[in-house]
Amino acid sequence: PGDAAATRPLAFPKGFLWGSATASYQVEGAAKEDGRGHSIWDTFSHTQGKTHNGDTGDVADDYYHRYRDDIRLMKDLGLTVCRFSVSWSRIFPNGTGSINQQGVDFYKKMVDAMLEAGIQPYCTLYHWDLPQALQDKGGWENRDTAQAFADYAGYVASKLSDRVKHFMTTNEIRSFVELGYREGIHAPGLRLDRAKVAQIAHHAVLGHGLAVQAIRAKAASGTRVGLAENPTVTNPAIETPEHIAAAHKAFREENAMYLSVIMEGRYTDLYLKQLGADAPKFTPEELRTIASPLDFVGINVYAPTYVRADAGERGYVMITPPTSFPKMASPWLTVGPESLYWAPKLIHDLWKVKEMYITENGASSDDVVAADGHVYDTDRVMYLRNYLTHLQRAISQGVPVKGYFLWSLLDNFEWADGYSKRFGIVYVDFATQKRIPKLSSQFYADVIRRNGLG
Ligand code: GBH
Repeated sequence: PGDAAATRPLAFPKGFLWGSATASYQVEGAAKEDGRGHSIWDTFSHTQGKTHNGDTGDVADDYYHRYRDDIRLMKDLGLTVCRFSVSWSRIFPNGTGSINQQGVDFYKKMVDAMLEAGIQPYCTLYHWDLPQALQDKGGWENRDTAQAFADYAGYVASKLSDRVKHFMTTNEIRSFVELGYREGIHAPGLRLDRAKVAQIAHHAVLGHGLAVQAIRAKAASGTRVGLAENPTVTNPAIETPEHIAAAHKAFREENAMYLSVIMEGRYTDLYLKQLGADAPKFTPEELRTIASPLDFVGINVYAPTYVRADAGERGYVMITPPTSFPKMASPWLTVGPESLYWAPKLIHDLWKVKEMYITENGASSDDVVAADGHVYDTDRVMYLRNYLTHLQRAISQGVPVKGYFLWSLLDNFEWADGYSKRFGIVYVDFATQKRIPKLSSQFYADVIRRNGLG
């Protein structure tokens, strides 16, 4: 312990924060209770043919009623932080206007239960469940949604910042813009053209920036504000200087309309050139808002991409992985452990960010309950051990990652995949709501106890 720990090869720094992450619609259930308004995910999941097996988040993990037990599970694991999201339509059932006090009370009680368990809450304000009333007016296609989001974010911060010190505006802007408005596989299920999608992406980053300002205006002093983004992680094909240089260029360009504009307050020349007449309309004032200074940057890291150096204008090309590339139980989830080295390192190199978190990392596995009643998810353990090894590598080189939030504590509603994909380190029998900690829970508890892997 003590000094010896600092010299252990795979040790994490003293005070490193270990947590888990969830999102309101994926775990809460209680979709019609206590005055909650409809969100686009209620509409989408109840529309035939949109989710696997027609699954919905009506009940999910019933976390709305079981949060005390689930927080006890977190405490037993040794978690010191927990990331959760607020359901906008529990607070403002119509998106704007009248407030639902019961929604505010739920989050106060839930956060108090975390604090009593010695767990610091990290609050995400938007994890994709837009109030349906706002979608009826165009959703993120309508610039007014950006302001409505800021008003809601500021209100929640004013009510919770006596007990919550860290707020994240949005979760994965790329995902809700592109899956929801371009590919149509997430709510609201639209397939719009690239000019419209570029404008929607602009409204979404603007909403983030306006929310940062609103939180700072309304929250208690000392409140820290960031976001949770899922940048395209551009690992160098191999770790040689030319490919590493290509990885830096690729990271900035591939994330031009999300993290890059948020960090730099400008769209890259290549991004605007590529879109030509389809580029978003924006003002210099909006760009300044989008780049409002942050206290921390959170990143969700899952699948890798690989890039190599190239002599063309961009200086890099993306490599299509061979079909034999190893995957977890979701077809998109290729395994690239070095992503947890490169993602924070590239961000630190490019933008000198001083405080970072891994706001999500985890994996789906084809979990089964064995005859002895246990779940032996050796593939998830393998995945976590390898990703964490690379996170330790980054931190040991001075990349300032302060905490790690595993996605997820519980199996939950995996969006379009319904309950068919399991990401928990605790198994949930959805028929009975019984929780069974998996082998990966024991692994994670052990990592936390030792504060490292070695
Ligand atoms: C995160 O997204 C989310 O924040 C979280 O809510 C989610 O449960 C978790 O990951 C696990 O998926 O269907 O082939 O078109 C991670 C990034 C981007 C992964 C979109 C799934 C859809 C691929 N996601 N992607 S596909």
